[in-house]
Amino acid sequence: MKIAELHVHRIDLRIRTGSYVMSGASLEAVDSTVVELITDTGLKAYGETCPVGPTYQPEHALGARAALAEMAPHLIGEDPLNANALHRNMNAHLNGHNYAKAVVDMAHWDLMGKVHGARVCDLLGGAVFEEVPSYYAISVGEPDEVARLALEKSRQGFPRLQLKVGGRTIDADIATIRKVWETVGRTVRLVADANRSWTTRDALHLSKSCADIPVVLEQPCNTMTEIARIRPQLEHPVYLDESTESLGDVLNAVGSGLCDGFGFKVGRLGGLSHLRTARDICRVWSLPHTCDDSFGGDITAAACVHAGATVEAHLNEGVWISQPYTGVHYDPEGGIEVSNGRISLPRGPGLGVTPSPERLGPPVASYG
Ligand code: 0XW
Ligand code: MG
Repeated sequence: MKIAELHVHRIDLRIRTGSYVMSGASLEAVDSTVVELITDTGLKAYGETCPVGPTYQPEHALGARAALAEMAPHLIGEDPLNANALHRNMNAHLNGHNYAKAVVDMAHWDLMGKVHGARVCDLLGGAVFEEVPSYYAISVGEPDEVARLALEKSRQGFPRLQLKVGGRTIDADIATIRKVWETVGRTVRLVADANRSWTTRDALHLSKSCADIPVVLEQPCNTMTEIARIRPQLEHPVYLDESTESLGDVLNAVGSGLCDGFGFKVGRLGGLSHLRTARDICRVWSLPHTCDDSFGGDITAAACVHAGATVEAHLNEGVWISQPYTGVHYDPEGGIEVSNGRISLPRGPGLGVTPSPERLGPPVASYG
């Protein structure tokens, strides 16, 4: 089997729940890239990458399509069922840009499932969950409003809430965390995600001020070095997110005992092949983690849900998907949704989603 065509689509995902606010970014829409891979036998498979704006990570929408333009001509004629060959080919023609390579890797797994009549989760080792736990991320906001939303989402069944913090005074973050804890603290697990924005001074101050509150600090400071410096003084578990830009970073963090868990992004790691490895590393030393991406539609959601379904229960911190924020489906029949805080695994082989041509629109670039 060979790759015969690659079609690149650009999809504008508008955020219907108002602005999505993290420290360092406030977004009303995001720009997604979907690739349709067509084989010489006529089979179709899909991959997606959708940076959450250009500042969350060293990745952005135009860069994804530029990276794909660099790699795609060399992928025509490649065996789409051979992941090692695909990654060798991509690495031979472009250094880095995992988030663009993840698109091709995702399509590989979608195609593997379609060829072998298996769901991606079954190819990744087998499903632990058929209903995968999710979590909801609440934008940076005033304490009372964030607490109101936290109560609403806990009543909707989300077992875990991520509070976006940072980009303001640390006292505002402390007040928000405390208000949410008082409102829902004993019914959901709480994470405060500073998205790299706190100084070590502020992270220490918040951790001491909230020592009575069981909350995970996600990516509190910008670098692993800063986090390593204060970690022995923190009162709370630390999860890394943005700092883990490769499997090497994951190994380094795990080996040096730098964190208690992770927020993984399938795009940042370079695809499901690498997210599977990160999952297995975490299993060795019992490190809980999520299986997410930064944003995206049904294709990204399906990839994260299939990966998240294979994570052991005691390590499963859930799967975040953007559908509750965008309300958009590429697949009019089998779109991925959160219900009662959980996401049902898509039915059907591969990723289990079939984007409609109307939803994808005409390609912005085609190769082959
Ligand atoms: C909540 N997420 C998984 C989605 C947003 O893109 C950011 C990310 C995070 O945890 O930082
Ligand atoms: Mg995060």
